Amino acid sequence: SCCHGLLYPKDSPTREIKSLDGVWNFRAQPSLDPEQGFREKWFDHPLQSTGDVIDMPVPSSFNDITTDPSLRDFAGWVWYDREFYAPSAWSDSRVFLRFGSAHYTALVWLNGQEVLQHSGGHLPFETDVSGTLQLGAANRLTVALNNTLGPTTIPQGAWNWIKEDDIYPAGSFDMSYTFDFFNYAGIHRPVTLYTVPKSLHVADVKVTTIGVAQDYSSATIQYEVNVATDTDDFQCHVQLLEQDGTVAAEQDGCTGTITLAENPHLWWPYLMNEEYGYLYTFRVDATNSQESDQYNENIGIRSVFWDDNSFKINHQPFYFRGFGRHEDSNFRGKGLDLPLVTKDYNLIRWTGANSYRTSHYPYAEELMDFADRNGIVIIDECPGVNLEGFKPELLANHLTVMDELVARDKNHPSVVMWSIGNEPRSEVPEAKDYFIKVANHTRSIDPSRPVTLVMFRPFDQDQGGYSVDIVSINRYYGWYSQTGQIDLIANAVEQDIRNWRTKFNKPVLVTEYGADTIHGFHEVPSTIFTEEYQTDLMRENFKAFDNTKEDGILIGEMIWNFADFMTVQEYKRVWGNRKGIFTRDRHPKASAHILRDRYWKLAQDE
Ligand code: GCB
Repeated sequence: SCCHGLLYPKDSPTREIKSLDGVWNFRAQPSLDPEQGFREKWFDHPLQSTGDVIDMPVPSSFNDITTDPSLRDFAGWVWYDREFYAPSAWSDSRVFLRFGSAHYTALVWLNGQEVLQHSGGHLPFETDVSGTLQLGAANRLTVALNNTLGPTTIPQGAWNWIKEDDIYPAGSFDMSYTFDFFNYAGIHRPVTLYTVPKSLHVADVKVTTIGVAQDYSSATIQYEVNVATDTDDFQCHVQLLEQDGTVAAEQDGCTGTITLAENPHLWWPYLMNEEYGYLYTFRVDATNSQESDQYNENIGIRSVFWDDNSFKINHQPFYFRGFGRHEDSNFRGKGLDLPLVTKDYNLIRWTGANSYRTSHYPYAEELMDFADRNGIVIIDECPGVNLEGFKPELLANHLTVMDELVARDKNHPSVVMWSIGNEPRSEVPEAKDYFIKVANHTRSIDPSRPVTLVMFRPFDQDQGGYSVDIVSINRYYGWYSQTGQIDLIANAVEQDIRNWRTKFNKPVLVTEYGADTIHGFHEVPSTIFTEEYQTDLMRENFKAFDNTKEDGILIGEMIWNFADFMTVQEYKRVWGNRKGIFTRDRHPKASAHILRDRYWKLAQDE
């Protein structure tokens, strides 16, 4: 396959971790001279740094850190570098350098040698740096990062020089994109060095639930351990540990199945069972004649079932009550921030929600772990937002990003569905074949989860829905159409849901509906942008959801959005997109309370 699993870096008795997060040197390269850093070899060792640098925190987006508008709106290469020491005690180990993500195209040098290249803003990349790292000495790490999007990047964008005229001086350029969130860039997730034993290590682990008894008395998982080694004389020992550390099962073998015959603890979604979010530790010890390596993966035992009429978790119908979200906050943009992530999970649980979609790109692994632990169900979306054109090169990149996404997230019990895109321009005939290829490819690498595509064209024009197991739709009646007309919403939404059902004969999920709302605006009768209008619009949507839910058509509802988030500057956006039920600072609007009433009621009725 494309990529080994890129297991999340964890320490263990055989592994050590060193974080390279912190304040790095940073320098934006003038867009007018895109070759400058390469020509002047800003990556050269032992340069003190790339030159005239400023401070830049890692992880974070760089856009909102300074007071400089040209850096906020920057397009092109930026350079990061830092110095660090590697202990001489690591001479018996192999050392990997791993980036949780960096947006979008990254080139990495260690001590002046290029060690890594990656394209794609939301997934991890790593390499073995044992040969380049200087142990017991200083090392310099340099990253050149380019945020420019093009016709075949995922997502797509366009970069153009602007002709000089009375308004634009020479050297003006325009970087445009159609998706509705700010194209934040930077080293967004942790940078880590980790060690593994020299002669063998666990390179990947895959654990899948293959059976849960109807009466929950037993369950079976299947596992596959990929060991990186030069020789054949190695063994694997695996253990399944309960949360209290007791051994539930253990056996030898790098592949195999394990049946828990005595009332296994299942992984349940939030509020569906008292024991939601139960995780086992799947411990792997790989050993050869000289040494051994241990990796501990968190796994949850649960089944996912779907057909043309239903979606079930552990044999019970599952109704999604959730959100569309973003990785977005003040100052840090899309940089991982654990206080924010933790607060968000507490707010999600406060609302009684049981799910969200990683709109519109894969989220940090730390968020996925939180979802596992909290029983929050995830629709895992790739970065294919607003795709158009559907050329072969785009398809190739799309398949690669699905490979990388599944490789990273396959073991998360919270992930129950793959989303192969959001709002593609899917009314053109070529969209049909394109998305059938992406969906079939995704099923071939992971048959254990259904595939969805989030659509927004009128149902009778859409060509994307032929590819999916679950039909997801975004609907903005009372906002982008029939603006201000609350009385038309309920019927329009209900008819629309039924039309999608009839056309594709699959379960339907409403993945977006909502209204921009400025915290503190009030009016009766309600007008758009007021808190009253947002709650009125929600109540009308709820009527449509309740009717189609009872008819067994609708399998879930997700409001757009969990929180307000930043977009490009344009007159249709008032300091970003304001459809959050929380502000960007995570203060509740009136809508948060309305949603909370509904979600807790839905949970009680389960
Ligand atoms: C959508 C998009 C989402 C936008 C939202 C909006 O349909 O999927 O990215 O932010 O509408 O508010 O316009």
